[in-house]
Amino acid sequence: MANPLFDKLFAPHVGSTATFLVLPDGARVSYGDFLDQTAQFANLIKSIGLEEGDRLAVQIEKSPAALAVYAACAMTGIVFLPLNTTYAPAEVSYFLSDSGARLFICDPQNLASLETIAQNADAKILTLGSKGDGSFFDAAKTKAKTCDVAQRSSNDLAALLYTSGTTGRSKGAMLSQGNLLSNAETLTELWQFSAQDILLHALPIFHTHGLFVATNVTLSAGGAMMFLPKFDVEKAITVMSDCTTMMGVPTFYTRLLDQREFDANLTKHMRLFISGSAPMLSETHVLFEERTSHKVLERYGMTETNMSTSNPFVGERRAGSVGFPLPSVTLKIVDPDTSEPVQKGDIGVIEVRGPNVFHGYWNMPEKTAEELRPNGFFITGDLARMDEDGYVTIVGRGKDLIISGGFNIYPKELEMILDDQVGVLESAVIAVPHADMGEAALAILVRKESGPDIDQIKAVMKRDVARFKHPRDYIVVDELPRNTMGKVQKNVMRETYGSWFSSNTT
Ligand code: MLC
Ligand code: AMP
Repeated sequence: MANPLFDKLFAPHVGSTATFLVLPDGARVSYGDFLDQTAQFANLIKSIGLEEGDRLAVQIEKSPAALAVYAACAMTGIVFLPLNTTYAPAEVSYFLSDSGARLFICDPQNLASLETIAQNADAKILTLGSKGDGSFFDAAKTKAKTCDVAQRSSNDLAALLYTSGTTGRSKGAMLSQGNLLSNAETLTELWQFSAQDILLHALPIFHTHGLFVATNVTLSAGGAMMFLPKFDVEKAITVMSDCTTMMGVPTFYTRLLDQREFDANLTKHMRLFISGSAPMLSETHVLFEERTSHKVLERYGMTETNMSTSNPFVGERRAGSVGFPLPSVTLKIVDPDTSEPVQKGDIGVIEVRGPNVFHGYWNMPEKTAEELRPNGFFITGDLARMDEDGYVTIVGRGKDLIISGGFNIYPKELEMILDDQVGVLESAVIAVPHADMGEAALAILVRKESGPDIDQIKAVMKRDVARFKHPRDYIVVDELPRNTMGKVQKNVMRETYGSWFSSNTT
């Protein structure tokens, strides 16, 4: 096949008048129009001089045009690199230089703060706004609406998605065309998506969940998406009667349940609610079913692996479990010390292998070797057990990671910044339960004699770090708890401060 991803997901819809996107104001974008714009973008990207395998980074608001940049990358064989729209310039700078991006597209209003950063990284910079404005958009207007599709194979890279590491340095996960396509086709079939489906899409499109799971499944089925710029609970309730399915992180579901009008009547025409990216509490599952008569289908995945497990569409969806390994995915639960599979029912680390598993970290062979075994199994760092009947239940994380509202926060990244601040001897950032976000970051700072200036620290965070990663609160102490080996005991702090956000409203 010439270009598996484009040929399977996009090409069948060229010229189609069927609706692909429904916008918040009710406007519709047909598949045909979307793909015309895709071809114009593809022609522009090629005329700028980008070649197959080059990286194109974007930090742009969610819009049909933003999605067309992804499609244009698939068409031209360019590696798509989407960035969280809330990343600070200092964070963007790292991603541009690490990836060697040749073109960077940002929001018009951020041009001034990002122009020099792009220049320093040797990337050409253009702009694309959510209302169809910006230099990239303007330059594409005169381009042809057809474009030759680049020759690619399943193993060629389609996307580079950065995911932070326990060492504090973000790593670019290399995802191939085959990774994305195999997952899209498997999930479409498993969840029985069809051209009749309208997916309520309120996720960001710079992560696996909103970009690949939601979008690629819709493309594969030929369905439509109700394309909301972000999750706004009132808007979601307003448009729900026009949709058939929804995908979200657990915070979407707890926020919906907080609304009295969210009930069985409002959801009676919906056929499927899917949750993932963070653990959904069993009590949320139970409450959701009581209120709506629907059982949320929970699945489990990762940037590096796309989706690996899912509860069944037909059959028992078990609250608290992430279901079975997907067809074609091999999942083992192993002892982290010996790498040997544990007994059924015992807890170990999840390792997965299959066409969904990424091709390693960009320019980081050592990191790749630490997490991706030569036999193809990826070490997820998630702790789980498998029941006698094959259901997988995630019980914790072996990695030091906070998942807040479905976004990942790596404590090490914040601790490195906090340790450098005046008056801070050392620091620990821990996950504390949070009613809305599931978990939130709490910073514990050990004072030097003079003590830290928290306002000053917050200002540094604001300047250099995306807002969602900011600790929700700071506590100053004389020392951190340590075991007899001198190792900091985060578990002790998690216990001590476990109710911090239920008694302190932040
Ligand atoms: C926003 N804020 C967050 C936050 N989102 N803080 C911590 N964690 C988050 N997730 C900040 C805002 O900037 C704001 O700051 C304050 O917190 C409160 O904002 P809000 O208005 O309540 O938040 P909102 O904008 O409504 O966003 C919350 C959210 C959003 C849950 C809707 O975070 C979201 O869409 N999350 C989805 C993440 C996702 O797609 N993950 C998939 C990863 S892929 P201030 O200063 O204004 O108060 C993956 C693989 C897989 O994990 O398996 O799927
Ligand atoms: P990311 O690196 O952003 O892709 O986040 C992946 C991580 O999210 C996984 O390693 C898990 O820890 C977590 N995760 C995803 N889905 C689930 C789920 N359904 N239940 C529990 N944790 C999940």
